[in-house]
Amino acid sequence: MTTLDHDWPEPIVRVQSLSESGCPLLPSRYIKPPTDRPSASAVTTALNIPIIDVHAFNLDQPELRATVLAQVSDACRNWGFFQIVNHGIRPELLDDVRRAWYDFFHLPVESKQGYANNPRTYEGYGSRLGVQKGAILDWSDYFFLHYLPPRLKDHNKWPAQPLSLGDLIEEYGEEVVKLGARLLKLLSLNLGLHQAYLQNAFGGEDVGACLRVNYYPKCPQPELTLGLSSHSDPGGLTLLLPDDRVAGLQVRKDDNWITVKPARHAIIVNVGDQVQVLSNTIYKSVEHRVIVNSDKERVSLAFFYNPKSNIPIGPIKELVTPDKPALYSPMTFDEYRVYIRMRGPRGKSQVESLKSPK
Ligand SMILES: O=C(O)CCC(=O)C(=O)O
Repeated sequence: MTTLDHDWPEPIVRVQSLSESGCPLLPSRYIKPPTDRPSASAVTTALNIPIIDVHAFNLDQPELRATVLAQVSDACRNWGFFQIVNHGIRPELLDDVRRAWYDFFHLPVESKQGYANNPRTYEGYGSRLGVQKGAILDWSDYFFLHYLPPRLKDHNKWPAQPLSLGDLIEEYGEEVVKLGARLLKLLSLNLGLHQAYLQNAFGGEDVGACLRVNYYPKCPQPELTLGLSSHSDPGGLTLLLPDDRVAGLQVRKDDNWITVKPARHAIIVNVGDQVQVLSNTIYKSVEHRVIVNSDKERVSLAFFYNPKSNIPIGPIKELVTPDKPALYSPMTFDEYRVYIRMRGPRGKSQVESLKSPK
């Protein structure tokens, strides 16, 4: 059940092993302090994040395009999160890639240990985020891989089983990258910029893209823990493929947590910290977390569409005004990521701490 990897502060324990051991009690390493437990704050199931049909954005019909733009603008300003349907990715591909990842996580733990990751790159099979010794851990395993830039994509580091998985990741990655680029156009126009503006600010063709597939096994005492602690995403935009049969994602809205009800074959989009910085906080990354449950496992595919890693990212000059001076000093995504990787999920404290002193 335990492997010693000297790069992590403690031996890594696979959550899958703990879940499969059938122990009725949650190990103490996963018990969150009372204030962080799922029940500690109000949870609303009556509300949902906006669902937007984006098909019309590709049509040559200005009125319909304007409606999509307005819906996305409202969702970015008021929620930082939305689901898109009719996004152009084949539903069968979504089902197949999700199913193949379930098959991967269902393999015996021993056959995945060869992919064990380390905290320098996080690539591979992981069971914790952050390197703080003695930290309370989240109830999830994951697999993290690079898709772009091409020099970081290494098929040898991707799972070899199930056999179909590599091709599915390739096809899915290609589609999601196209979708990310289309979404950046929408966001640019909504910020009053040229439609290519954000893509250029992200490094043009040289964007980064990586995938974290989260596996949340069944949990003996879900009320005491979280599958993923509250955090905002460090990158540009996240495109999440949830399991549309099992709820788990919660998004913070004011003082409430909203449990997302995924629409069938929707992709959930959220604004990351880099878009918050570029937009000088017109758009804000939003805290989210994941709850787990005792009778259903869950898989989600979080695809991070990121700026090129070594270019300075700061507020866009057109969005800096005398009334709203630049709130951040430029920083590369590489620099920002080092900081995040050490600390693990910490609400919004990381991006907030980067604000320029007034
Ligand atoms: O599993 C989910 O629904 C959300 C995953 C997530 O927030 C992440 O991977 O950053």
